[in-house]
Amino acid sequence: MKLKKTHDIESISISLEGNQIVIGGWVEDLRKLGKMAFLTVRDVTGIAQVIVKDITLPEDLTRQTVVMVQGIVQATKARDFTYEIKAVSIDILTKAIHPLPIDPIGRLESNIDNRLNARALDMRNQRVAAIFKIRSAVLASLRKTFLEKKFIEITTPKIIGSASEGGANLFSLEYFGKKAYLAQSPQLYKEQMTIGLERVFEIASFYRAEKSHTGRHLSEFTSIDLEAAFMDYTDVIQILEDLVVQVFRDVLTNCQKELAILERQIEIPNVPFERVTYSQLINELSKKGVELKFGDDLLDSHLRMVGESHPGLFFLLDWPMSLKPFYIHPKDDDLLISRSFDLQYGHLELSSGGRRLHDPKILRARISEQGLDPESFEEHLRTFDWGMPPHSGWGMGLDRLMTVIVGTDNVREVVLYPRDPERLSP
Ligand code: AMO
Repeated sequence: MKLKKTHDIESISISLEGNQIVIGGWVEDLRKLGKMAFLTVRDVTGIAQVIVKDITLPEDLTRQTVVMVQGIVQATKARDFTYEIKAVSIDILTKAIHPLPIDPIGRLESNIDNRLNARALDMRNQRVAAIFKIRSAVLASLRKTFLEKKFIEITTPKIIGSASEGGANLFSLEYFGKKAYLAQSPQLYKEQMTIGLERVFEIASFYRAEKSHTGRHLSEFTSIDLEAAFMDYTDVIQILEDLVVQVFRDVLTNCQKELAILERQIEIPNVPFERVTYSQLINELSKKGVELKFGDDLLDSHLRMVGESHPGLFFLLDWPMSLKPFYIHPKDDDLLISRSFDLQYGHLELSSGGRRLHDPKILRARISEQGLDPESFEEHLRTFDWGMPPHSGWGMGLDRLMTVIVGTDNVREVVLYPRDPERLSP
């Protein structure tokens, strides 16, 4: 069985006219015209037209069958191609058995559930593949910027023995006769790692047992996390802004083909991103007839109104301490206001973070104030006695960032095998 390609399809052009080449891919289309046949064969890089003239077409060649085609590059009259391949031999490697669960070319539209049930086949739709190629470019861009800024990549445990940030949204599991949980965030570990490594980042899956049925919540999501010693929240806000802008730049530079397939136009965001305080938003909402007091949370309906007047990227700063997790640091001049922020894209929260408490006495008190049990945080609190530096950080949802880049309002479109309360497989 032939396995070795001489070329990826995107590397073939009419400049190879007369050359013999071998491509491998999937039959996307098949037309028989008398003694001739026209195939289109797609690999991950592109699509080529194959003419079958003097050889016999293998019997039962079905669409989406995987083939290796040996042939000669020649000029073409076809409108959609700049060359064609005259087949010398066609080997079937594995036949696609029809009917297939979805039409991966997208001529027959399938709903998202059917597509997710056949995700591997869905990936042969070039619009879908484009999203995941962009996702890969976004990850590469993020890692590049983190490393340039002298951050060290870490991998923290996902199976943990006690609730990392408190709260009820943890999945539990049985761990050799003990109760364990799936980590909802690397929060405590990344903070601990500022002792010694100073500047760390992690890109990994985390888990939230929330029964949310929205386009922005998943039970398993990819978080981009940063934590940095000797930095205040304004410093890590700046890093977040730089990182996001660089992602847009890199996607524009490296993913032109994918953006064109998606018919998606993006622009590099203007800097600095707008910075709006929580109190300013409360005032803005009050002018729109929504009366909120300092300390009230901003609900989705409020954020949707906010998104109308702030449709792009902006930082929402200085949340009330009462709305923030126990580890967030207050302002020096007003203990009711925190040194925290969210990065918003209109109504959509992309990231949240802030300066952390690094004094263990104050941290212990805050844990109790929030109704959590300091006992269950003792292991974590111990590390604060070993020289915990002042530090700040944030977590950003990669999946949500991807929805902004590719222009969809459903996070399931940008996650390979999404997990939500209804979906646990494939
Ligand atoms: P938070 O809980 O706000 O903060 O999460 C940070 C970001 O992660 C993304 N996110 C989600 N994405 C998809 N589905 C979900 N269920 C989901 N939950 C969260 C969002 C969100 O803005 N430890 C802090 C971060 C920090 O302070 O460093 C934290 O986890 O984009």
